[in-house]
Amino acid sequence: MAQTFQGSLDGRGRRVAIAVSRFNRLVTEPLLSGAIEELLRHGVAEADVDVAWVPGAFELPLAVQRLARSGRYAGVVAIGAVVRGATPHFDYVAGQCAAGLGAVARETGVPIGFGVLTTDTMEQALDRAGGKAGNKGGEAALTMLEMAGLLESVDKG
Ligand code: INI
Repeated sequence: MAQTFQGSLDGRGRRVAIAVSRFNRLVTEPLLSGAIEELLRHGVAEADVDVAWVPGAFELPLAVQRLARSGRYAGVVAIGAVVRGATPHFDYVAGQCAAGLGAVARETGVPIGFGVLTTDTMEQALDRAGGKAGNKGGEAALTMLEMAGLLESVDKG
């Protein structure tokens, strides 16, 4: 019979880091709270959640890479908010952030939760940061926990 691998959302005994951007803090603070809330709700101890602040979403991949490489964390959650303005800056920041975080996950093998909003307006961002569209920070934290469990079960074979 073929094997099925699955990750659970059990965070007990797991140490986690969250890298969060100061840019658009009005949005990233509630995303951070959502992420911490979900982690604690799923058994991660408060003392096992470390938080690193970075200036903007562009800086997230480097900070997340350093955290992931430390070997101290079961996973890392990246939190940011890139809101489309009138300039092409958005595309560079959002594109580099997403591509960089994906590369870090594959390079380090450490699961990265992608809690970076990319929206046209601030209103859309706030909707996704605990407003009417839920809290994407919390969702990213749970995705990271699930991936940590999945990779662990694949490794065990
Ligand atoms: N950083 C963000 O996190 N969100 C944005 O919307 C944003 N915009 O629009 O410019 C942004 N820019 C800053 C960028 O992430 C870097 O911190 C900056 O370019 C310095 O490297």
